[in-house]
Parts: sequence; structure tokens; C-alpha cells
Amino acid sequence: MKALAEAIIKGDQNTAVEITRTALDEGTTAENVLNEGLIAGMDIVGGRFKKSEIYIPEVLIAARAMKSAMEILEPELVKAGVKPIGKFLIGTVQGDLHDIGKNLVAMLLKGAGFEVIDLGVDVPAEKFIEQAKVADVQLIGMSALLTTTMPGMEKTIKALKDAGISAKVVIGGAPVTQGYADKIGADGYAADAASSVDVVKSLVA
Ligand code: B12
Repeated sequence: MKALAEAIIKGDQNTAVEITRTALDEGTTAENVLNEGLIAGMDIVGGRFKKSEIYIPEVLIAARAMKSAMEILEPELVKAGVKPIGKFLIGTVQGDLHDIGKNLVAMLLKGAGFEVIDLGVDVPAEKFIEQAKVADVQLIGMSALLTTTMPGMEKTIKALKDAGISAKVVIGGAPVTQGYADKIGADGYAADAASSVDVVKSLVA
């Protein structure tokens, strides 16, 4: 599992896939492969990203390796009945097409063991509500990169409350601050993808 974590950290897709296959063939449980190999590796990637020891390309390459290994692991996890830590719905708010940061948040949360449902960009409040109900999520994340689209977050939070949805809401994006999150009644804010994992985990704890 240490070698698997190392392959994720290096973003070595082929080795990650190979070790995942071998480990399952040799009888290692899917849960062990997930927690001790893949998540352990992504944890380190997230930590290094937070400390600016690595940058976006390295995170993307690690996430790609994790995604390939997950494709092999997923059917086994389903068979074993392993449940994700929580379901997280994420999207960039209406009028906003920026998605690089949102995608990083989604990847690190997947890496941390969450089921992530990504609604993409330009997501109106109604779509957040509809999908939150359909997927019965515990957590909702919103991203905004434009000062002109930030009010979409406030509008969505209000609409979610009006619709009786009790999922916790986390917001982020370059112009967003903790002060703004407090002002609009968001449950959490994170300045970067690595801290978003800590914030989201604290909300499901
Ligand atoms: C790339 C980019 C684009 C690309 C987007 C491509 C894409 N697929 O995303 C394109 C070219 C399409 C684009 C278009 C525009 N852009 Co632009 N863009 C940028 C740029 C250069 C980088 C953004 C980025 O990806 N950063 C890297 C990521 C990793 O950082 P991040 O998004 O901040 O995300 C991190 C955190 O914020 C946080 N986070 C993000 N989301 C979330 C969500 C949650 C839940 C949590 C917890 C955390 C979190 O974690 C992330 C990872 O650590 C910024 C400048 C900048 N330096 O920010 C301008 C910028 C955001 N753009 C700007 C503008 C004005 C525009 C346009 C209006 C330009 C135009 N006139 O057409 C259009 C708007 C299009 C639209 N409707 O959205 C302005 C915004 C100004 C403002 N104050 O509103 C900026 C700041 C540039 C500038 N200095 O003027 N843009």
C-alpha cells in the first residue's frame, strides 16, 4: 500500500493501476486499497499543495492516477458495501464559467473518500436544489471567480433554505472570503482545495 500511495504521489498512472489490480488479486480488501493506498497518497498530495511544495499540474497528474485506479476499485467497493464519507454536490454558480479551482476541490474531495457530484459551470440555484434533492446530499459546494457572480451564492443559499434543504454549504473561489461566507450564511469557506478537505470533513464530523 505504501508503493501505491507513492505511485499516486508521483502521478504514475500505470503503476497505480497495476498495484491496485495485484493487491485485489492477492486478497487485499478494496477498503484497504482505498484508505491505505489511494487516499493516503492523495492526502500527502493535498498537504504538499497546501504548503506550495507542489503546484496544480502535479495535483492534476496525481488525481488522474487516482481516477484510473478507482475505476478498477469501484466495482469491488460497491460489492463490499463500502460507503463514501459523504455526498458532496459541487458547481460554479450561474453566469460563471471558471472551473479549474472547482475541479481541484472536487478531485481532492474524491481523493479524501467523498462521493462527488459535479454539476459543472453556470449552475442556477434551481439546479443545485433539484440535484441536492435527487442525490440526497449532505454537502453542497459553490465556486465563484467573478465579483459579479458572487451574489449567486447568496441567492442559492436562500433558495436552498426556502426549499427546506438542510445540506451544509461550503463556498470558495478567488474573490470569496470568510467574511463573505459569514455574511451570506454559508456553513464553511476554504481558500484553497487542500483546506476545503479539512473544512468539509469538519462539517460531516
Ligand atoms: C483561467 C481564467 C479564465 C478562463 C477560465 C477557464 C476555466 N475553465 O476555468 C477564461 C478564459 C474562460 C476566463 C474568462 C473570464 N474571466 Co477569468 N480568469 C482566469 C484566471 C486567469 C485564473 C482562474 C483560475 O483558474 N485560477 C486557478 C485556480 C486553481 O484558482 P481558484 O479558481 O481561485 O480556485 C482555488 C480557490 O479559490 C479555491 N476554490 C475555488 N472554488 C472553490 C469552491 C469551494 C466550494 C471551495 C471550498 C474552494 C474553492 O480552491 C481552488 C484551488 O486551490 C483568473 C485570474 C486569477 N489569477 O485568478 C481570471 C479572472 C478570474 N477572470 C476574470 C474575468 C474578468 C473574466 C471574464 C469576464 C473576461 C472577459 N472579459 O471575458 C471572463 C468571464 C467568463 C465567465 N462568464 O465566467 C477576472 C475577474 C475579476 C473580478 N473581480 O470579477 C480575473 C480575476 C482576472 C482579472 N484579474 O481581471 N477566465
